[in-house]
Amino acid sequence: MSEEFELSDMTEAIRKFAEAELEPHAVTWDETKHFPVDVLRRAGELGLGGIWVAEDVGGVGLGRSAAVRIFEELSRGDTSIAAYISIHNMVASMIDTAGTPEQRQRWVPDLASMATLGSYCLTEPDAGSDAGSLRATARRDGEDYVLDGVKQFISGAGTSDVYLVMARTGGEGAAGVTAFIVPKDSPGLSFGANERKMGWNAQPTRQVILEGVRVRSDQRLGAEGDGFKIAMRGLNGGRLNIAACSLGGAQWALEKATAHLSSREAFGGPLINQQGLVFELAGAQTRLEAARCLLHKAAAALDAKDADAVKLCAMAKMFVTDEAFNAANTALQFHGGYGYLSEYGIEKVVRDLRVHQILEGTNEIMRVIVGRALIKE
Ligand code: FAD
Ligand code: 2MC
Repeated sequence: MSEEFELSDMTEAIRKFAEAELEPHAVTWDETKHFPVDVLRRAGELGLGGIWVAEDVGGVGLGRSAAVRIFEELSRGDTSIAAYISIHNMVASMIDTAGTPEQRQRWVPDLASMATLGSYCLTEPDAGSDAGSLRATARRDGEDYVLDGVKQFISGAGTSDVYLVMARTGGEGAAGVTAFIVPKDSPGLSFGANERKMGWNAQPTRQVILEGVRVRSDQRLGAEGDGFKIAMRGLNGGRLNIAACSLGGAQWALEKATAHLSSREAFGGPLINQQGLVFELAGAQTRLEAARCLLHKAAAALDAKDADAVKLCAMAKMFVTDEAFNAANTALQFHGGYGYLSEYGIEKVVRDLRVHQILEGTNEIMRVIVGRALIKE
């Protein structure tokens, strides 16, 4: 079977899944801060836990171009849940690509099926954008490492079963960082309170606290000092998926706005007859389409391991998440007062999309990455 055929089959199944299992519940999950683990397990049955993970360890083996199409579909149902699934995939694929044969067999199949859930732990209270300055330590003790430190803003924390933790084994800077696989039941691992936040309420965000957490050396992912690069390579694809989640949420909101303006009567006819509004819709849709083109170009570059893939991923993350936030905000405006009410789901999309301009590297950091690449070229 060709990848194209399998992909169209899979995106169709995901559209149905998003419409049936996510969209009807999205507003309630946001209000009640409910993390629907049972629904995530069903997502796992569709192959959504290991989209670009190799098939020999339970993944679907698709590429990044396929992944962005899948995340756009998924986020039409619930942006927050789609984004968590992206982070989970990032963890599974990092172990798949950087792990030893034993690590791949031990950790990846359960992550790919979403029998276990994963969290990605890079950020610290005093190290966000400047991730290379992180302070969590991993001290060698015989055959083991002992981990100490605090990770901040960790998505899925407290519920996830597997924590991919970046900690310092060497000197200052990015070259001193090593990655570790830490299971939830490790003695010394604990979690902060679920943060109260503007959006992404259907998934928990907590501190991950490491106090003398002992891991065996076979839980070290890659060599000592490789952790930062492993983390960054994971983020390249993560940034594309977050952009795809923005695109799906914004596209859904714009379609709702078009329907609303078509049925809402004022000044003697449907509001869609007001050319000023249609022009604005046309402009927003055009900018989303341009954003989609850049996203697909960046995904193809990452699949092809092109030399400019990192730059294109950063460009796409910045451009798509900015344009999509603006489009969703326009959709809210065109709903008038109804856009401001929770039950329409539009204000939730605006709140969810806002954080995509901040996490997985702020849009200022994306400009830093693009700028550095331009200077090098
Ligand atoms: P800072 O780094 O303190 O930045 C503050 C401001 O300064 C920003 O506007 C930033 O863009 C700007 N700035 C900083 N440096 C520069 C510069 N050199 N040039 C120009 N401007 C600059 N992290 C994880 O590891 N795992 C997760 O699962 C995770 N989930 C998250 C979920 C949520 C809901 C949130 C809010 C965050 C999450 N994060 C996670 C953390 C996220 O990646 C960081 O918040 C983000 O990278 C920014 O870091 P910071 O908050 O420390 O901001
Ligand atoms: N892909 C591949 N390799 C990369 C890379 C990337 N995107 N970014 C950096 N590297 C490599 C780089 O090539 C270098 O390798 P070498 O030593 O062989 O030359 C090494 O990593 C160190 O890179 P820098 O020297 O550029 O490191 P610096 O400390 O200057 O930081 C910066 C670079 C600012 C780009 C990085 O710190 C960064 O991306 N910060 C943002 C942090 C971030 O995105 N956090 C997201 C947390 S996860 C999240 O929010 C979730 C919701 C899950």
